[in-house]
Amino acid sequence: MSFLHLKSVKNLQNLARQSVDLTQDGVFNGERIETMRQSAIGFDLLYAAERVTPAVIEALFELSDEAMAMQKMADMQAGVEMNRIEGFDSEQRAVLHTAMRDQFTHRQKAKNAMAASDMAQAELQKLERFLEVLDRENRFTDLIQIGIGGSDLGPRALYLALLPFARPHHRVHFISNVDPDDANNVLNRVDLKKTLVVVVSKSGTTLETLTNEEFVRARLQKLGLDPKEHFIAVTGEKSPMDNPAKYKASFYIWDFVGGRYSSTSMAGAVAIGFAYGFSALMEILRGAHAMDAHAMTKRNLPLLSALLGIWNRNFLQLPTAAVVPYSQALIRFPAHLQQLDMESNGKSVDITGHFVDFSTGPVVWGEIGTNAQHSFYQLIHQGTQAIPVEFIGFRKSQHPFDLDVKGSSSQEKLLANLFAQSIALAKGQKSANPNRFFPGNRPNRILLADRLDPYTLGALLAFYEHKVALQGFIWNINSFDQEGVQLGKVLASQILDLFAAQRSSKSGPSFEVGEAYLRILNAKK
Ligand code: G6Q
Repeated sequence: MSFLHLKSVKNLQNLARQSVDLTQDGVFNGERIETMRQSAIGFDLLYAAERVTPAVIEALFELSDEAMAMQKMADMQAGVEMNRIEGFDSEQRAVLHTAMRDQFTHRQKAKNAMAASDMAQAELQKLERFLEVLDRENRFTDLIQIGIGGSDLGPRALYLALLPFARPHHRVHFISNVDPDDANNVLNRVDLKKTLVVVVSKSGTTLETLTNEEFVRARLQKLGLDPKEHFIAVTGEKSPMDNPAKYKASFYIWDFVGGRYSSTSMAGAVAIGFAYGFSALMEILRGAHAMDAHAMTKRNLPLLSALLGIWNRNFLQLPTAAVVPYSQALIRFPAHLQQLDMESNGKSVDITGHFVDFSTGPVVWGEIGTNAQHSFYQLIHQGTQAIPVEFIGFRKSQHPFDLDVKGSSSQEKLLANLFAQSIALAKGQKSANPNRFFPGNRPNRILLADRLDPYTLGALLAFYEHKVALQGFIWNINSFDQEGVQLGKVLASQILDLFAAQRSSKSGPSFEVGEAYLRILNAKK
């Protein structure tokens, strides 16, 4: 049934007409803050600053029941074909990124999930042996990961989140853009003799990645180095990159692990294992698995976050959502979430192929705090439209060293700012000077954990994967395909063919759209 026809949606629409005003005296109080929080596996979700009442929360959970969100989550983790559009040509696949990390459980698994889990296990064992050999050889100090989209954003965000845990002399670099400046910048700062290169492409056909692979291979050859001694492949079975003869080692990812959900597969595991060691990698998987299991329980944290997002999007009609981690370690996490959320839920058809008549995924964007406060917070506080904010924070810093300056540590200053922003957005400020008036009633929530270690990072990653999937289940859309990125790719490859033809024959084919571009290019030669 369409989202708008669900009984709870009507109820929620009514509740939204009389939604709470957090700026009214006494509303945003201690009791509200105490009761509007939920905790699990080391995370607290504090949502007193959202524009909800207990009645709204009840109605939101009814919505999730009516949309069978939890049943769909169980189906997904059991390996049911969730990536599909019924009655139309579509990817028709199971969605089993959770099987990449479910080796810690003895619970009964469905057949598909069991097979996927065995496959993941085999790759992990292969990686463990490979890392042991690397440690014995002790030849490599750097690793370059070449990949883009899901083969870059999540793995890069995870790598950057754990720098204090790095093993000495194990640095990782990333090349993603086809802009030659990206590859050149990385190549200029490594000693290629001591560098491994892992090429990550599930399809083995991505233009940027294949181009960058050749770019780096050429540089190695120029230095008289044998690429086979340096290159590792992570790709789909039988893809054009599935050619172990060309690589020092090859690892697999499968079609049931979507690119943006692939950080805990070999797409992220090779670089993370190299930088932080196999046991840290296993801790990430253990944390992710704990969140996977939690996401199957009643009224879980990712579900609550998904429902609050739906409240803001569909009932308060707020078109964007910001995510602001108060954590330097999460510097690239907003970029990962941007892809995870918008590529998954930026959809206009439901899983039966009908165009939807309601809003789906919001524009998701963000930056780390406190830096964001000196950037876009003006608009968040006083702009014409409310922007829901999800803050992420940790009670402790990753490094043990901190310093008291003027009576407080840096970590205390960081957290004080996080809480202050949440209160300021909710309560606002009255002022006779209109320019100093803060309207308040701007919804936000805080996801708080103790310290960002590998386990917590894995759980955080999975929290958002499930939040996004649960929203998709409630909207009844397919959160696991990405047809919207295909058209531009096809056109770019057609234009490249024309460039090539134009280069080899002066009288190459004439074409409408690119003619002007070609003229400009040729004129510059
Ligand atoms: C993610 C998308 C996309 C993909 C990249 C790279 O869900 O599918 O971002 O990860 O296009 O694809 P390859 O890994 O196949 O090179």
